[in-house]
Amino acid sequence: MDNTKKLFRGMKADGMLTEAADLRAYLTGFESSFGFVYTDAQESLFFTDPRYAEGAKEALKHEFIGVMVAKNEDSVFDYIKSKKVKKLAVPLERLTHPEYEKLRRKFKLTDSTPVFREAMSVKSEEELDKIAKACEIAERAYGMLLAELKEGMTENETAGYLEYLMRKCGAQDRSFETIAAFGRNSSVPHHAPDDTRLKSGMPVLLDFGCKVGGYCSDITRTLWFGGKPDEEFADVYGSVLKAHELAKEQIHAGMKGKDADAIARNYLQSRELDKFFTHSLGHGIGINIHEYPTLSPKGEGVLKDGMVFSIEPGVYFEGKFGIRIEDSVRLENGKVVSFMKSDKNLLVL
Ligand SMILES: [Mn+2]
Repeated sequence: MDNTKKLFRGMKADGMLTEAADLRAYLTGFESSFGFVYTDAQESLFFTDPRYAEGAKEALKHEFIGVMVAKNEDSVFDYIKSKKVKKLAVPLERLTHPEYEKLRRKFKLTDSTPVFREAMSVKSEEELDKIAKACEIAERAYGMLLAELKEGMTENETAGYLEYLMRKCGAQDRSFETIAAFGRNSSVPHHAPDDTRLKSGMPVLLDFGCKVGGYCSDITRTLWFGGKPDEEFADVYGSVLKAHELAKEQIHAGMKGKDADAIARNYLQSRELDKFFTHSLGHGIGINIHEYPTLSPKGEGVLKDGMVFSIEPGVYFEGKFGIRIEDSVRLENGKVVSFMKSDKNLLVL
């Protein structure tokens, strides 16, 4: 994957320097914990320290990019200075303060963040394939977990087991800390799994995802464990699912994120549930689990074909239960296409 030239063209600068790991991975397709990618009109270079040089040379040997060993960041900055670069594009919000201070003394800085954000939001076929695989694995692991979910299991054990199953199915990692919430804990949207044990007659909320080739999936399912579901729970579940499906049907390319959010929010309002929908409808998904665009009442960004984002309406009754139903989706030919295939009707185990 070579996005260096494409990104550099958008920068209006003499050179572009990128250290943040996610942005570096986007430029080169090479995931690494340390390094700098430098691009100008003549060349692209991957600077790394001696510890990583061998791995970088191996990974990038047939690529567009040269690998150089740098002692420290100063030697990288000096190299760029030696090329007579005046205006340098850097992701300003991602620099440490000392880096910023050093760089601004040597170069006129321009912010590369907006160009990265826009470019990264529209996925290539290669990126879509990785996300599709990450979604497929997450769903497969979920199916395997359902067969094993038993009374007495703790939330933490369930979260760990789900992560194990995703890796067993081929994921390189989870894409964020798995949420497993039983009973009233489901009413906390970002509950941290604890030693609460699963009992009959409890809702179960699972929010999870995994990484494949550096790209994330994100999915939430809420189900009822043991016995007949509480009537209020089943009723609210139906409303959240309807909000989810309306959003899927009506979101289209050319719409702003806030208008997408309003589809679900307005429906929940008609059911007098909007005040319990305490977060946004969705967020972009890619190398990062949360990225541009934002589907929230403040989302001004316009949705485009090739964008990947979550649709995740949720309703939370404090101290009682919470319900969230989330798919990772893409926009294709102007319409929403879900990566997920599992049935979302209320599951009673
Ligand atoms: Mn999400």
